[in-house]
Amino acid sequence: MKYFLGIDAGTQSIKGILIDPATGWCSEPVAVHFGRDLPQYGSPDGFLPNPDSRIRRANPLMWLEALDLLLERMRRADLPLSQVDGISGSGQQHGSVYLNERFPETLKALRADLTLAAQLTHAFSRAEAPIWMDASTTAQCEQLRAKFGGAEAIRQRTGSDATERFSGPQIMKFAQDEPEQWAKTATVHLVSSFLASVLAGENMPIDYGDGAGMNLLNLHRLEWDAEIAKFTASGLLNRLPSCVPSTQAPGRLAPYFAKYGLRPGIPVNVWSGDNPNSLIGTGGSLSGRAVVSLGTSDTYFGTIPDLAELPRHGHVFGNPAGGFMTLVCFANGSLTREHFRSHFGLSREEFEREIRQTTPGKYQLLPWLVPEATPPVAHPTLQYNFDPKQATTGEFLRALVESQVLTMRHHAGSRRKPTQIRLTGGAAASPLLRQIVADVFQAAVVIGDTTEAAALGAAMRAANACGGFSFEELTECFCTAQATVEPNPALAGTYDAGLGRFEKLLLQNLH
Ligand code: XUL
Repeated sequence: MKYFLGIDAGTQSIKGILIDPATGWCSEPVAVHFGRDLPQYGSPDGFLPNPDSRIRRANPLMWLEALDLLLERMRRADLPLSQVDGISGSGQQHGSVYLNERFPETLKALRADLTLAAQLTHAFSRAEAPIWMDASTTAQCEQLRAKFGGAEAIRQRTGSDATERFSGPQIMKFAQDEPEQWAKTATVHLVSSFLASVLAGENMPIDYGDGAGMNLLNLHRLEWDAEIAKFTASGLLNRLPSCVPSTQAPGRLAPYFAKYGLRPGIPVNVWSGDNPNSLIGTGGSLSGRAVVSLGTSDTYFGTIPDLAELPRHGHVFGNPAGGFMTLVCFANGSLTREHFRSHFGLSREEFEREIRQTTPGKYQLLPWLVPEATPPVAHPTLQYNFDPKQATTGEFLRALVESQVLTMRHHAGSRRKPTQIRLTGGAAASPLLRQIVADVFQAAVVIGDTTEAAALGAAMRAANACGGFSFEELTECFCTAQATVEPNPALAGTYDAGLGRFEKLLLQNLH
């Protein structure tokens, strides 16, 4: 038996999945929820609460403690960790981790009788890691645009306009605000490359999938852009790990992890971002299918053949299977849905029942509870084309979830209309949301073997990089359709009209 382990370090939890590509077996996901399982970090939603909603940071020690706990839970669940032949992973994108010069020597000397968090606590030059929800770098984005010829020029170079949550502007802000701490920084990692380094016991590279989410990678040359790096922060180029194809497995598992039954020395594949991994885990990497992920963020993505024509909205990242992918990110995803569900005191079933009792397509709103990435909104407020006080709870909630899908359809607009959408992420388990996505897009919604596509994608990448399985065979094995939800054609006109009203509301509120 050859098993491969995929770990997904997301915003609110860390999850692990084992696969056996020879038999098509896939374990149930094992999870550690940061808020519930590690309350001592004071991060109920996976980040440190801050009264300024543009500031969103997490304690990287929490991620280390969660990694230990995840592997312990997998060992206790009697998963065959001793037969794992390769590991890969997935990280929430854009988050940056700042390490001092003690990081490499501490990693080399990890003792199995102590925890990762206890041993690495002195290896950081910055105690908090800004995550993808942080929108506090507007000034730095403007400086980058002014220096490099504007938004379009930066987009042509790095695949994205200078973007608040991207790691480059975040590093720039840190170096400007805290120069002494920046001087003590020896290496800047992404969440993905940081955790990969911990597994391998040495600094690991960043892959093209996640590296492209930094405003630092020249997408045409696939190497760090020395000019942009120099302007971003002095000495940054020397502090970045190398950037490599996602298929490389340069690491070997550190002896520390033998305590969980894993064999030291097995290959560790470079990790990638959660969206690039989900592209693999939904089978979207080869087929050109559109993928919608309903997670902490909602994302819409798919492959593109080359860089000839960059899409108008969103970003271009490396596709871990080769080539590129485009992505549009909506920061108001599950946390916004969950906020209103608990605001009205509803269980998940009641939430669905309330919405089902109402008429589709009637009302729209701008679903911005927290700073929004697409379109960029730094100071969010909900805006309505109806009087929320006159609406029933169900009408309000339907307006919310439909508008979340309408904003996706609007911002995916320049692309060819999909006939099929692969749906993943926690909220993809909801039959109601599946139907709303199908109806709003008038496309069939396909659900794969698991809604944990990022963890599955990571396990498939491990099997590819460490076990020699092709992405074609892995996709055939693990990404078959388990359920298909057909759109209701009678609602096509309703949602076309709803989209028109949503776009009007958008125009009225964007300045
Ligand atoms: C993508 C993005 C989010 C994070 C967290 O650009 O910011 O989707 O990857 O999931």
